[in-house]
Amino acid sequence: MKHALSLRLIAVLFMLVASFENSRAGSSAAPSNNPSGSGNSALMGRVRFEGAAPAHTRINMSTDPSCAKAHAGAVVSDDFVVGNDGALGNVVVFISDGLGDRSFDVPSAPAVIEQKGCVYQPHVAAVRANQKIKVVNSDNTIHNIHPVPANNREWNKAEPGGSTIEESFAREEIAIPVKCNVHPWMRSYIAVFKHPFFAVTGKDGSFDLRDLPPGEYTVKAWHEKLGTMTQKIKVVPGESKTIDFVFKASGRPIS
Ligand SMILES: [Cu+2]
Repeated sequence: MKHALSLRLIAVLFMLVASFENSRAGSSAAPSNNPSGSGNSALMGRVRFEGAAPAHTRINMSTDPSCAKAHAGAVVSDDFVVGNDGALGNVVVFISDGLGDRSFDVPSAPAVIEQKGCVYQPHVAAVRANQKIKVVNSDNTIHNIHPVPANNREWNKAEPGGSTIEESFAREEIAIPVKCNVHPWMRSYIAVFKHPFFAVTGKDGSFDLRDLPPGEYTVKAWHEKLGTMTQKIKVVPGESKTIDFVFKASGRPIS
């Protein structure tokens, strides 16, 4: 008898949890009721490079022996990160148009960029407008971080070994070149977005934009050397749409 009662209790609890989950799914399916503007659709896919991948540029760190010492072997540039089957890394894939006047909360956690072995990590960072950007110098040598934006306030800060600075960008910009005035080979990019629907591809070339409201969008893929590709898409409620971007070795837009 006691056993049957507890079974019934478990069944009731299960139904309560299930109905709670349904109501959550229901609210995210209707972006007009959702103040954060997020939805339950998704956009995923892969970026590939077709043709012979350009040779890596070798970086000479001999002007600062502490930098050279941090690497066991040769250091090469991160501009062309090509994985299996032409998968292309360090590409920023993002929604460039179609979100209307939705606004999105800025994450309270900072984005972190590290200077390690006299190389920026990640080589391509993507952050939100007004999100804190923490730049960490993990080396024993002095660095400087000097982004050169076209649409934002320029900043230029010295960073003694082991120090950290915090900064931000107020406006959307894809993407801001970043230098270190001490080490001329140190180059990276920061893409700044006013919404959360962006991704930077890794060596597998894949991207996955979640919680996208259904709608019609312009989607772009940006690469520092190969330029920008554009596609128009439509996603319906609950849909996980798959698209690919293919940059070609010939006739490519070099920026
Ligand atoms: Cu440096």
